[in-house]
Amino acid sequence: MSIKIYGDPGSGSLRRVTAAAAIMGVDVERMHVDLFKGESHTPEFLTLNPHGLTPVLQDGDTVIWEASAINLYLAEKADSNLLGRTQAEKREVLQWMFWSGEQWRIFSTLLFNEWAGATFMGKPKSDAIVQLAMTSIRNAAQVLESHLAARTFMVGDALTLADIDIAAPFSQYRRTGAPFEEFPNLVAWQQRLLETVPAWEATRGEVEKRMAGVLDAVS
Ligand SMILES: N[C@@H](CCC(=O)N[C@@H](CS)C(=O)NCC(=O)O)C(=O)O
Repeated sequence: MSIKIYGDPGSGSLRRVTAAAAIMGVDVERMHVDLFKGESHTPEFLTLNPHGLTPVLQDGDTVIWEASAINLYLAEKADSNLLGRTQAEKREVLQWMFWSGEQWRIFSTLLFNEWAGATFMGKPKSDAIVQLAMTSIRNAAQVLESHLAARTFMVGDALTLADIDIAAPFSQYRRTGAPFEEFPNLVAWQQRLLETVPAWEATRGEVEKRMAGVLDAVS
């Protein structure tokens, strides 16, 4: 039975999973959920994830939501080095993955939601939310900037799930206006990932193509 991954190709969260699965050589069956038509809020989808969010993994009776949890499941299944190669690396990978959810990606998500509300519903952006997000992103990016000054990857000397989780907001930053370009080490690290991890570049292209199609449809 195949491992099903539900999501929309325009989603940076889905990208974390599809990129990681490709890097690990895990075959997954893509199940399209059109987020721009609200398909993650149908009664059927809510039985998979009551939050109405994607991605979702379904592997037989196992259903997992939250992209980081899905990636940990796939990496354990594949016994992948993306989890880190030593116990110390594994602890560090988890540390950055949790940090990424609580202190990093959330603020890019706020910017994305403001952008999407304005673009698709004509709703004015909230200055207070945008300011909070921009300040929080700059504070967190400063930590990454120092961390990446003398490193190629977030943990150890190879790609891990920590890189994938922290790189995800780059998927939408040209649309959201997140101030990543103020941080040269961060930008250089992202560029390195695109150039050395084919699945990261391929999924970037997938997000861009999908978003261009969605934007064409509303213009
Ligand atoms: N923390 C979740 C975030 C999931 C999330 O925000 N997914 C978005 C797409 S990137 C979504 O499905 N949105 C649908 C909606 O809000 O209706 C994860 O890491 O998986």
